[in-house]
Amino acid sequence: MAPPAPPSARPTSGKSERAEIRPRRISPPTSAQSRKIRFDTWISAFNPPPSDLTKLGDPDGDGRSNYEEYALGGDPRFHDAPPAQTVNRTGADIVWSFAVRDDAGIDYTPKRSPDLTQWFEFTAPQIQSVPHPDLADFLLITITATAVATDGKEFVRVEFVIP
Ligand SMILES: [Ca+2]
Repeated sequence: MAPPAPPSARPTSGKSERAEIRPRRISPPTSAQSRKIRFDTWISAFNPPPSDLTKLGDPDGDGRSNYEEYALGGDPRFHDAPPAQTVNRTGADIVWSFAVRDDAGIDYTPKRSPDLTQWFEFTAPQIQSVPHPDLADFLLITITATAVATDGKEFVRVEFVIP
């Protein structure tokens, strides 16, 4: 399974926001006060620096690009795990929570799959976005949608458009 979302929390408004996804891609909502750490600033702040500073680079060989580590949380110099995420089934719903950096420039699409072959966008999901309780500069995204799996298997992942 492709690592689903993975990705220090800086409170923004403190209110949760709910919205239905209609556009093909979504970006996490941010407040005007939120601090934006753009990729170039983030990657250049490591000391010692990673051996590859490009967005598609994977100098630690963990299978996650530098940009994925920026967006979902990680250290591009070490084979570390992304922030914890949860996927649960609650009644007829699947409830998936993951961290994404609080940066309106990140363009991502959460997807689901019954078989790791075909990937689909969530149908009429409810999305809650709040400041992450443990990670500064990250949002905790919770997607609630009707489960489609009939055999108990369902997979989730986040796809990025790397700018
Ligand atoms: Ca990596």
